[in-house]
Amino acid sequence: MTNLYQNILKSTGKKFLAVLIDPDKMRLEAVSEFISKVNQSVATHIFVGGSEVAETLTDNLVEEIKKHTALPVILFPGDVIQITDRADGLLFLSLISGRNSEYLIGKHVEAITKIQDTNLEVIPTGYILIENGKVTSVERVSKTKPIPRHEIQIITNTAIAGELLGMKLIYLEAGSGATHPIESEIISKVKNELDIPLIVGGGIRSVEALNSAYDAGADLVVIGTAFEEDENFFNELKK
Ligand code: 1GP
Repeated sequence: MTNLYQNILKSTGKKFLAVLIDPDKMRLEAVSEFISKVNQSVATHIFVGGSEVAETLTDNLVEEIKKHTALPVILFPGDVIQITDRADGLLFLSLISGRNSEYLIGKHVEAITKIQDTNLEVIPTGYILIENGKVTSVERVSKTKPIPRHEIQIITNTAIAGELLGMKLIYLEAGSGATHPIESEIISKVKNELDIPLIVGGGIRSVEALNSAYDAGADLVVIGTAFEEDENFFNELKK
């Protein structure tokens, strides 16, 4: 058993950064160099997951990542096949912005036999997809509609409902490679109503955008595409 959640919960004021690695896009041979850059950066977590990932890729990737870092590796799975005991934790995501029961509870039931065979710390997470101007892979794969970004009250009420249902984290998602990140106004409104930590991700490509998410109230920010496209971005985030 690890203490991933307690570490996030108890570090009041500390800001966390997760580097998201998509098993579909990362070659095993490239892991060592990539992770050495992660280690030299202010990143605090590594998330692993993607919308569409072939079987065994995640297992092999996490095994390789763990050889090169002491940072916690948390699964951010798009599907049940991405669950592997080699990681430290699992975001048990319920897509509460959508109305597809498969992503609200179906996949979760399917995942139990697999999870019971692991030592993963399972963290129930309310996952809220917010429209950002283009169709993202989460929307396509989950066959759910994101919440329009001007519907701030619905977004906020969805987050509150997630907390009241017992979820331990809320994740505001603009989608991988989003054209623009979640607006500060949305982040701060949601954060003001929550007692649980808030994750924000999607479309963050600069230190300014990262800081603006933190300033608005994000406790943990997730960045994937910006590192995939240009590893020099790590230079701006050195410890
Ligand atoms: C996607 O929120 C994550 O699920 C990260 O998004 O790839 O746009 O950084 P990016």
